[in-house]
Amino acid sequence: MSTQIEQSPFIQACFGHETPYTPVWIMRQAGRYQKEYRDIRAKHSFLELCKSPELVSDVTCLAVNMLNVDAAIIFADILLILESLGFDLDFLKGHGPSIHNPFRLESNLDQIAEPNIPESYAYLHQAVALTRKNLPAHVPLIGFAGSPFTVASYAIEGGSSKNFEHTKKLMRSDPDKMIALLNHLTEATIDYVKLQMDAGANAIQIFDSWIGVLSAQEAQTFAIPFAKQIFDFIKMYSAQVPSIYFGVNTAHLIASMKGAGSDVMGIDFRTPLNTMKQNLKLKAVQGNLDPITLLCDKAVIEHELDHLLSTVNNPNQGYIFNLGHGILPNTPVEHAQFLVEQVHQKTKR
Ligand code: 1CP
Repeated sequence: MSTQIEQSPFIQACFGHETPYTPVWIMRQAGRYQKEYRDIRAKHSFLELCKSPELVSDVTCLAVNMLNVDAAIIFADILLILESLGFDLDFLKGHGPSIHNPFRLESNLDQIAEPNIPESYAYLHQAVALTRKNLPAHVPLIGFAGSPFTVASYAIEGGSSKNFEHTKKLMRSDPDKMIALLNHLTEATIDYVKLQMDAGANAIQIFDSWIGVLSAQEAQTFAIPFAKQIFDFIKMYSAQVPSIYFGVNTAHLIASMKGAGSDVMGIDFRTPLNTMKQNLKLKAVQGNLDPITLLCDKAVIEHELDHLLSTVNNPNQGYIFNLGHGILPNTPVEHAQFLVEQVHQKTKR
């Protein structure tokens, strides 16, 4: 990793160090709220886009240039990993993801294919390497994956879910089968993260978006130990690449999630960021403005931002500003630009 990247505010903040201002990036910073993205999507399906290294590099860099954020995140999806395990993944217009052969209580573990990650994700390796080359030399590139639990929930439900009924049914009726599925996903995810680190990713975020639907005890059994294996691998493979663990609705889980061993804890917008940082002695936190705020007037955005920053003990140490979940498709671009500019201005020393 270059010295410029190592010294960047984002990487420094990830490791809990002091920064000249609070670094900021926005979850889902490349996406439908941008006209340029919609124009590309009018010509290419979502999976086509993910599998074209040139287009991935274009949309990833576009978000950085448009918003002046302090980190890029490679354009991809947490569900791509399912293809290598033999799941038939599709993104249907207006309906989100769809897995045509979901893994259910009655399914046989033989249904899960033996993945060959370097072969299946050559396009991602190329995309990360090309994006690293095309980004400004001082801007870190975040690679990412879904956590085994969150990705398993899609494999089991067959798509997005509100109540996670098939997932919880499998977990409770045949925990051994659930754990076998999670083990397959963990092994594949470690190789998938390794591939991104080899290609030049400077940090890794693990999205455990739906861990919050579990009780603390269930999370200890079905989510956190699997995420921990991934963080252990990242730490062992490179001391220079920081890791981030993010989930939604996690107030009851953060103490246990800390045990997974990421460098940074990503905190959703319902949970008081600074209380968590201080009470749990977290080295670095990321978050957590409610994405809805960006639909409001600039005066409201500024007011909410001031409030959030006033609760953060020291925004110039171990703090990465972000939304508390992904940016919404109907967000005005100039509101996102205003937010980034204001975070920089208000935290500059
Ligand atoms: O063009 C389109 O309509 C596709 C919309 C879209 C986009 C822009 C999807 C489908 N995925 C993505 C890209 C994406 N997904 C990124 C890279 C973009 C960036 O951050 O700049 C990332 C990091 C993700 C991660 C992701 N995918 C998560 C975790 C983050 C979160 O929001 O909690 C999840 C849960 C997914 C699954 C997914 N992918 C897409 C959809 C519609 C969904 C379902 C979300 C749901 O179940 O509510």
